[in-house]
This record gives sequence, C-alpha cells and structure tokens, in this order.
Amino acid sequence: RPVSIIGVPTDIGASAIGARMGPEALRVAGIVEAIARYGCPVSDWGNVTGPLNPQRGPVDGFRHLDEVAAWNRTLHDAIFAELEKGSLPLMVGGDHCLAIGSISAVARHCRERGHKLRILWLDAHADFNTSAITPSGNIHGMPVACLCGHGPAELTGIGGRTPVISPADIRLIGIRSVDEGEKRFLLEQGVEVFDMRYIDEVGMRRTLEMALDGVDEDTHLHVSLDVDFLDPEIAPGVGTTVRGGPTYREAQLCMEMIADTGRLGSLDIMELNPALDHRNMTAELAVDLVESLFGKSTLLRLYQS
Ligand code: DIR
Ligand code: MN
Ligand code: MN
Ligand code: MN
Repeated sequence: RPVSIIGVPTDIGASAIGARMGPEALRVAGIVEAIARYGCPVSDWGNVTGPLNPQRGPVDGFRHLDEVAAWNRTLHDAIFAELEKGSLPLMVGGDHCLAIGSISAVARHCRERGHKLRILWLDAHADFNTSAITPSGNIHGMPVACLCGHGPAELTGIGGRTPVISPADIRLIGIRSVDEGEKRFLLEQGVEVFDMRYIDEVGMRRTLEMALDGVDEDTHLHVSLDVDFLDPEIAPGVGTTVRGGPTYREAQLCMEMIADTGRLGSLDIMELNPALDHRNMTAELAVDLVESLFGKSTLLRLYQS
C-alpha cells in the first residue's frame, strides 16, 4: 500500500510552541527515504495549511477552539481523500489535537467500507480531558475524549458522525501522567489503559499482545504516536516530557509487533518539537521507529504464530 505523507505544521492545540516545525524536522531526518527503503512506495504531499497560532489564553476551557477546528476539518478532508485512493496516510505533526481530524477520517473510511477499527494511542498522557476538567485548556490534552463524543460540536462531529469512535476501539499505551478529573473520567468511560506500571510488570511484549488482541484481516489499525510516549532521555524534543517512558528497545519491539500484524492502515507522528531537541535526535529516533513499523527487521524470519 502506497504511503502518503501529509505535514501539519501547527502547535495550535498546545501552549508550548515549536511543534509547528515537526514536519520539516522529520523530513530532514529522512522519513521519506526510510519508508522507501523497505520497498514501500511513498509520496510526500507537503503540508496542509491553516490559521496561525494567535497564542491566546483559554476561553471557556479551550485554547484556540476555532483555529483547532479549522485545522482538523482540513485534515479530515486530506486524510479521507488518501484513504479513498487506497493509500496509507502518514500525518506528521504538529500537536496531538490534530489526531481528531485524522482519526475522524479513518473512522469514516472504516464505517463506509465495513472495516473494524483499532487505534493504538502511544502517549505519556491519556489526552482524555474535557473543558470542565482540563488544567490547561490545551486541546492537545483532549483528542481522545473528543473522538469518544465528549467535547464541543466543532470537534466531535468532524466526518459526519458523533461519537466518531467508541472507547472499545482504542487502547492507550505508555501512560504515566493523568490529571485528577481525567482519571475518574477514564474509569467511568471504560477506556482500556496500558500504563507504564502495566508495562513494567508484564513487559512490552505481553502489553502489545493484549492491545492487539482481536485484530484480524478485517481490521484497520491506526497508530497515533505522541513522541512524549518515549523516555525523555532518548526523546527530549517534545514540549511535555514525562520521565519513565519506554526505552529504545521497548519502543522498537512495540513497532515490530505492530508491523507483524500487517494491518497498519494509517499513522500519526505527533508533538515533535525541534526547538527543544538536540541535533534532531528525537526526529531521527522517530524515523528509526518508522523503519520498524514499515518492516525493517534484523533477520529474515517469521516471528508470527
Ligand atoms: C495535560 C497534558 N494532561 C493537559 N497533556 C498533554 O494539558 O491536558 N498531552 N501534554 O500530550
Ligand atoms: Mn481500507
Ligand atoms: Mn503526550
Ligand atoms: Mn498526546
């Protein structure tokens, strides 16, 4: 399946600025060449455009709601068009509020084509806040809640149906920073969370087996990678680092196990902030992980079954 790269140069959903430079840093780190190396046809369609970041404070619990909605509507259309062509869209961000647009497109595609949907949300945070419980007003802390139907109509109805997904469609992995109200809301909504304690106790292998349980040949697998998923020692180039994330090897295993399913249908790489990075090391790490996701393995052998 041909891969279509779509850059989304904005930090409209965050309070720290800099993620607007993420798409270029990933290109400089060789993301296009890395995918091509494993035999995948790949096209880089450049960047979509949208409103500038006005750097205002939150209003009624949301920072930049109108601008966030505008970016996400544009993205929904761009990603949906790629899926209709039979491509695998790779969104390079940009902050994580943009996953509302990409996943709205993916969910609509699955609905119309009769595919099952499984989303793996790789993140230090649960991104399950609402305007009532957010400590920051930052919409990049809310996309999972919006996708599940909890949020303003401008964000919950993109792609023609609310809710876009059900909590049963998503697995949160790598979580280690959850706000107080958000903890209660996750439990109440029954979202399945594989937090860092879970990964510590059972290991990344068992975690991925559990998170991928039920994925079959009819499943469209969407991976939404927030770069802050990774331990900040190896991935400093992100605005909201949290200590104690997956190591390089754990992250590679995670990507290899996703690749082994053969079901990857769409991907987001989000929150890379080159202004906070060291010599583009976080972008280069993300590109290493993308190589594994697109089939790089050390030896020729079948790990499955
Ligand atoms: C925090 C941070 N939970 C918030 N969220 C982040 O502002 O809602 N998500 N950084 O990636
Ligand atoms: Mn499809
Ligand atoms: Mn995060
Ligand atoms: Mn996130």
